[in-house]
Amino acid sequence: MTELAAQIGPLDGQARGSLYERLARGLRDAIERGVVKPAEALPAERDLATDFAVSRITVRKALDTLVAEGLLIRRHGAGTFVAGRVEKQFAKLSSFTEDMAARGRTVRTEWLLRGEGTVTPDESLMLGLSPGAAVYRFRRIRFADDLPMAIEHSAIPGFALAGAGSVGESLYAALEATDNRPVRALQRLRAVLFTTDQAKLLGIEKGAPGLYIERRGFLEDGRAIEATQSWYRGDAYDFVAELSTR
Ligand code: 16G
Repeated sequence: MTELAAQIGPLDGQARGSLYERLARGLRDAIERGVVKPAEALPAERDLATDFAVSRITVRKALDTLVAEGLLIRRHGAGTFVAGRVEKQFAKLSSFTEDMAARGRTVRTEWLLRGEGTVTPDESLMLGLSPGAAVYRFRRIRFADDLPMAIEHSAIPGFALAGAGSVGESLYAALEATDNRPVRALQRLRAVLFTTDQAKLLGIEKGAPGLYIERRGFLEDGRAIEATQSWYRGDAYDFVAELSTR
């Protein structure tokens, strides 16, 4: 039996769902727990079928589900691998911490700035605040498994947090604690080349390609709660959107 199957255990012990859903859930958990690491190969389909006493079709369906979620990648002739590049669902309002945890990556933050002040004209426009209003400002380098992934600058209205120090590893966790997590967001994205300073922070070459993303997050009542500028390294992130004609 493969190490992976031993870690997941028998499928009949997990009550809910069809066989392929249970297998997908077991594999998803194993990836999240880091039993198999990014870029590592999964055992061959026929070995998984034997280990879990299910058909090849069931294994294939479970893997298809995780491929569609961006957790696994199929390479022709080589097998199935845990996604190394992060695929992010563009339509889902999730946090960096959640995105990384869902892929079994360990998150770390290097703080460049964690403070408070009075809104600048730009911030007051982005957040819909009156001149003189208080804001928190956060500047961070975000790491996944010690790989620097992004630089993020966030401005948050003063009413939303109980002090700059209340933000630990996750901004959204701190906003959730005060019931101010955004429920809707507008996002704008464009390609950029990293400046010398940014490249230094991310440990990459100056002029390397990146994705610049601006997010404005809103509360249920329509008030803006977040204005974040993110610079993601271009070689580490894929943004995936599902489109439909309806
Ligand atoms: C993501 C968001 C960013 C948000 C952050 C919160 C994008 C492009 N940006 O990086 O707007 O502030 O997550 O993450 O997805 P945190 O809760 O881990 O601090």
